[in-house]
Amino acid sequence: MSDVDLDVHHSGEDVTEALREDVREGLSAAQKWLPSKWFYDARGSELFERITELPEYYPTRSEREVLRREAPEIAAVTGARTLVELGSGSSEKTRLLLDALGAYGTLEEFVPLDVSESALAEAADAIARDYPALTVRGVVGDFTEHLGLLPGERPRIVAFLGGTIGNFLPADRAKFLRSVRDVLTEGEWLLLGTDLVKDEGTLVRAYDDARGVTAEFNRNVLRVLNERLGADFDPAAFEHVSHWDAENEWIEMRLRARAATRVHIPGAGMEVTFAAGEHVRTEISAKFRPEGVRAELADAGLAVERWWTDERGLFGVSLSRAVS
Ligand code: SAH
Ligand code: AVI
Repeated sequence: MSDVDLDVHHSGEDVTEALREDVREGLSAAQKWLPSKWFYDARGSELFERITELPEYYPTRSEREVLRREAPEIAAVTGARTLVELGSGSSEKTRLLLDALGAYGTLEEFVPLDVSESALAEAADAIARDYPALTVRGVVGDFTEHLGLLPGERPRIVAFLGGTIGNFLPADRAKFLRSVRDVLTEGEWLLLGTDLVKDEGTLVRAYDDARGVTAEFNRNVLRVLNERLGADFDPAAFEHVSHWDAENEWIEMRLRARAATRVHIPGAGMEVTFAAGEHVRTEISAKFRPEGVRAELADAGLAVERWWTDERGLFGVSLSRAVS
C-alpha cells in the first residue's frame, strides 16, 4: 500500500484483458512479438533497476550526468510549476529535476505515471517523504492511453527519460509524441531522453550483460504470461538474444526457443508452437541521431530549444517547447 493516493487506471481484470489481446495478436503473428510494457510487474521493475547499475548499461548514468549538469538550466528556462513524469519507474534521476525546480522556487506538484504500480507506489512514497512541500499525485496508467487525465498547474514540464521513447516502433512513436503535444498548452515543455547510435559492440553488450540480469528481465515477460494467463512457459527453455538491427538502428531483444516447444496459454485460449530456434521479439530499443530527434519532435509540434549529451556523447537529452 502507498501513503500517497494513487490514481489507478491500470489494474486487475482490465490489465489481464489487455494482456490477453496483446498475446493473441503477437503470438499468432508469423513473426511472433510481445509489447515490452509487459516486462514490468514488480519483479520486472526490480530487474530493470538492477540493469541500470550494470557496468555495460551506460544509458542511466549518462543521462544522470546530463541532468546533474543541466537541471538548474532546465528549471530556469521552464519555470515549471508541475513536473509530470511518464514511465517514471523509480524516479531516481528525477530528483535532480525536483531539487533544481525546488531551488528555483516554482515547483508545486509532481505527477509520476507508470504501469508498474509497485514501482510507482515506492517512488511516490519516497519522494513525498523527502520533499514534504511538494504535492505528489501518482497515476497508475498507460502513457499511450491515459495522458488526457494528467493533473497539474501550468506551466508543466513532461519528462520522458531513460530512452523509453526508443521502445516504440517508429509509427507508434510519432503518434505518441503527437499525443504528448496535444495535452500540452503552447509554451509548455517536454524533456526527452534519447539513447544515441554508437558502435555495435557497446550497444549489444548493454543489452546482454555478463551477469545475465538483462536475460532474466527479458524472460520475465514469460513469467508474467504464466501468472496472469496461466500459461506454462518454461523460461529456461528460451535463450536471451540482443541483436543490433543496423538498418532500423535499433536493438532488438528476442527470446529464442532452444528446442521445439508447445505452450498452453489458457487465459488467452491459445496453444502456441515454437520451432527450434524460432524467436519472439520482446522489445525494440531504437537509437537516435540528433537531427532525427529534432525532426521527429518538430513533426509533432515540439521545437527543440536545448540539446545536451554526456561528455562521451552516448546519450542525448532535449528540451522542447510546444508550438502551434
Ligand atoms: N524513467 C525511468 C524508468 C525507465 S524503464 C528511468 O529512466 O530509469 C521504463 C518504465 O516505463 C518502467 O517503469 C515501465 O513500467 C514503464 N512503462 C513501460 N511501458 C509503459 C506504458 N505503456 N505506460 C506507462 N508506463 C510504461
Ligand atoms: C526502458 N528502456 C528504455 C530500456 C531500454 O534500454 O530500452 C529497457 C531495457 N531493456 C533492456 N535493458 C533495458
